[in-house]
Amino acid sequence: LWEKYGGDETDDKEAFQKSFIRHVTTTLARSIYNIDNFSAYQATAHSVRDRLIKRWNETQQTHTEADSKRVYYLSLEFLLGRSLDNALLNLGLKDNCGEGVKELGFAMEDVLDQEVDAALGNGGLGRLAACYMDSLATLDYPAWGYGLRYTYGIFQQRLKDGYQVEFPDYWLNFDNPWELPRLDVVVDVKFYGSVNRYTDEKGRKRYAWEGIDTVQSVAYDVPIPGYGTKNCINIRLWSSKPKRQFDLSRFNEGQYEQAVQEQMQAENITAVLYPNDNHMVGKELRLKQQYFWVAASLFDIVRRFKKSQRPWSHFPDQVAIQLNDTHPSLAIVELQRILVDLEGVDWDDAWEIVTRTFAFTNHTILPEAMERWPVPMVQYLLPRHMQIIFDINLFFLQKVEKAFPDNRDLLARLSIIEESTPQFVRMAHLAVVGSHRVNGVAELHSELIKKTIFKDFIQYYGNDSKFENKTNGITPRRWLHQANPKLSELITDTLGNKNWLKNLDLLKGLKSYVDNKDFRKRWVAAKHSNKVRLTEYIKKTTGIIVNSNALFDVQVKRIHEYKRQFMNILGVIHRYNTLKKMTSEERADVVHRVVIFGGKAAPGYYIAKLVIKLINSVAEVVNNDNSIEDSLKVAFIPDYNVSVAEIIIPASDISQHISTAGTEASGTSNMKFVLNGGLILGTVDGANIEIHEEIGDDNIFMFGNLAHQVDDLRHAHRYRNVPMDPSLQAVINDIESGQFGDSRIFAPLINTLTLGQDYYLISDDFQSYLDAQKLVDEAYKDKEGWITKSILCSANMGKFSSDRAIQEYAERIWNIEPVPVVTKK
Ligand code: 26W
Repeated sequence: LWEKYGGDETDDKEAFQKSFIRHVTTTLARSIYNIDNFSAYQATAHSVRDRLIKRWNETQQTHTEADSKRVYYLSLEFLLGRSLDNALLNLGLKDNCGEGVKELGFAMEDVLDQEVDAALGNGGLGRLAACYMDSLATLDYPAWGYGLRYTYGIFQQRLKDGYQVEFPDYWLNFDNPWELPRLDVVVDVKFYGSVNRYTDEKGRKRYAWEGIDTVQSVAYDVPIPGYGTKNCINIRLWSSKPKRQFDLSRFNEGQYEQAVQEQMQAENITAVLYPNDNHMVGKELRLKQQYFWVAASLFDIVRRFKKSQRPWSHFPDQVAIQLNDTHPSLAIVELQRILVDLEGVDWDDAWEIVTRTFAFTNHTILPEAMERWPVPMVQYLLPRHMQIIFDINLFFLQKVEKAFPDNRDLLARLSIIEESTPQFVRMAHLAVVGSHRVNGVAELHSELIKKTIFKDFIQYYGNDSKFENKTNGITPRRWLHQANPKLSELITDTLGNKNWLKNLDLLKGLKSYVDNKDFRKRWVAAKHSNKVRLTEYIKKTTGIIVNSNALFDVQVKRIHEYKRQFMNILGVIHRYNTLKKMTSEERADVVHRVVIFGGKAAPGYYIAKLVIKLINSVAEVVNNDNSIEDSLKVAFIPDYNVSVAEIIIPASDISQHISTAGTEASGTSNMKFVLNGGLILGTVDGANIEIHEEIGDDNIFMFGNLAHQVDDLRHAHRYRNVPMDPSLQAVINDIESGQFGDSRIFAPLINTLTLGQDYYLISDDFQSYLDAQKLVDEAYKDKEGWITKSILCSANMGKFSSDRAIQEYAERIWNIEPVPVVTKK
């Protein structure tokens, strides 16, 4: 019967239409004569979901049978964006499905546009996790992602009077076809309570944690299809649920509110994603989230391992666990607890297993982003874990002491415990000590962490043992093929096939067409149609009318002082006032620009929110000033997210990645822009440096001070009287004169440059920034030269595929092999 009925979901148009209609009438319980775009989306999504589930099942079966080593990617954020278009393209269903939908009376574009983003992440770290899952699936690796199923993802951003206002992200208000609820996969997670000591049957001292508060963790599985493969992997997201629905005795006593309190507290745990990016806020609920997620995931991983009946010593040969930043570092403690307390493994053997299993990626060097939890908080919430952390630390420091006798300062600096009042647990130290590999995310960043935050660990472990680099990557499937269909088609036509989507180095083949007239014409046409699409989007979302023939200058990313959107808008003011001083004839010669901003500020980040206000105040004045004759427009696009990025990035001529040198670990949007034939204006920071190496001097605009100069410059601002850069002073004066509205609003922002000692060194880089901008204008005037640069940019981006990054992790850190799904039939 399986053979007979099991193969219904084929990939042809007719089979798709049959599923579509079946889902309209059964899943949606609607009449086929009465459906709107949203229902059409749901029916399409469910039809695709059926096909995904089939592949997902086959993949899980294959991996179970192969019983080979798996990697588990623990990430508190997965910023997936939309799934339908991605699934259609990865499964190779787009054409058949598109035609099928069209014959049913719908336009695929409108159907795709109905989907809400899965926005379970803040920015770089979460989107990287999503790209990595795409590559793991595409390369046939046996991999799982583990995360949390937040009821509310990152907040929705709207603008009111130029200020950011936050709204809840109701992404689950309608049914979510991209998850499979596993109501039978439930794990009990305990909190609080006490620790009992006892002697076991072998006479060993043992510890047992009696937690008093139990919350249930329910699994929701999100299938991730690979491109051009049958492989479809899984992200398991946990959702919290009360152990008991309510307290019946209280209910019967009439205490209705108290009766549901427990339920509400349990549900709180996975209610909302913390909206802070690169900034630690020590909320207990966040620590609860972390443990809830880690405990459920490890239970699941250990359960799967135990099925194979192997001895514990084989665990690291079957399981690799990657910690996406320090957020899951309690997993180190939890695995040690499972092995020692529950499984009776000796401490040293257990620790060997633990450290061979875990590897840790650091994504930031900013001190304010380092996770530290107060010891009393950990002690109260997880008493046994706190003991284990103290023991891990003790054994570690004993080894350090042996290697470096009489060096108390070194011990204090290396300690997992910060000896302040109260004490703190340094999660990064825990992650380093508990992992066999630690990596940064771009070459410069990986070097810098060895000289700064992990300097003392290098002294202890030596330079080349534990620490290495894995430069980030992005998936070309979403960030070129899906987001830029015209360019993707041109590339495929030119190279003769789609192999480049699985081997991005093949883009090099485009270089021999750089002088081909027809190719160049189509290249420009693709860019221009993307710019028209963005022009329409800007009009729809902001009301601002821009000219699609102008130079599109883009900075989209989280708003943060270190990313220096402030410097960008100060540069815009400089440009505006320069334009105003010109005569009409002089202005006739300048390149018209549209300066586009987008990005969310953390709700509690006052200065970042003021930057948004300043951008909008400047936009208001500039866009309404007829005297400059459209030579400059400024737009802040609200609610920047993955699907908005897919519209903005392919339309960019130049994008800005202008962090203070040494502060941006990597950046990944820089890669997306260049892959789409956009040039970049950047500082010598993060992955900009490696992009520069790949694409060459002629195709990138670099400026500013270097990372090794930053300390001295900051020192000078603090202890000497550094004269303000005159161009910057002029811009400050313009703002203070009230040119952009009540200047008192912006005083705290201006103060960061003066009283705040300009920590991010805007004044030190400003002149160099303006000079680089001039070079951009000059280069853009040379239309043909610019096209050549644009083509060479894309052609040289092979290195930045997330496939390359994942292959490096697989070979160097995880030691896993691909396990392809072989279709029976
Ligand atoms: C505890 C608060 C908190 C929350 C998130 C601290 C740190 C984070 C993330 C690690 C911040 C983050 O997303 N970092 C970004 O990671 C990207 C992927 O590696 C890099 O490309 C970015 O440069 C880096 O800022």
